[in-house]
Amino acid sequence: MNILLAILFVLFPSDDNIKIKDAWMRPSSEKMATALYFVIENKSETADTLFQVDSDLAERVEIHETYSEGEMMGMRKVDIIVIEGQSSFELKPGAHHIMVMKLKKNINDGDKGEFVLHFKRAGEIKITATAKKPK
Ligand SMILES: [Cu+2]
Repeated sequence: MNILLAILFVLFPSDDNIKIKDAWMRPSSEKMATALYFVIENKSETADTLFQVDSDLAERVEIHETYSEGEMMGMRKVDIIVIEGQSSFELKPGAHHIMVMKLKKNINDGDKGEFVLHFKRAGEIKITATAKKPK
């Protein structure tokens, strides 16, 4: 029995090292964009990298960061988010976020949406985000 468990563990390595918490997105409208936020917890000693996010909700999904230049605030695409070992990384308004563009339908307060996060080490992690207005 223990041997079987060990084999299963090798075939399906635990992705418990990465945990996603508090996933939410802003309500928005079809053809428009919304932003997705969540907290990534990395319990492993080793850094992991988020490099892609997919969703059936929209035609394009990008990882964005917010930056300021003088008085101007803007946002731009980044390729990756690195989560250092034994740390957490929060995507939140005014900081890093997932830009969900060209929505295929309206997103109303309370709606749920599914996303797949791709990590270099942890692999694919499916999450469900709930729409709510930012506080
Ligand atoms: Cu953005």
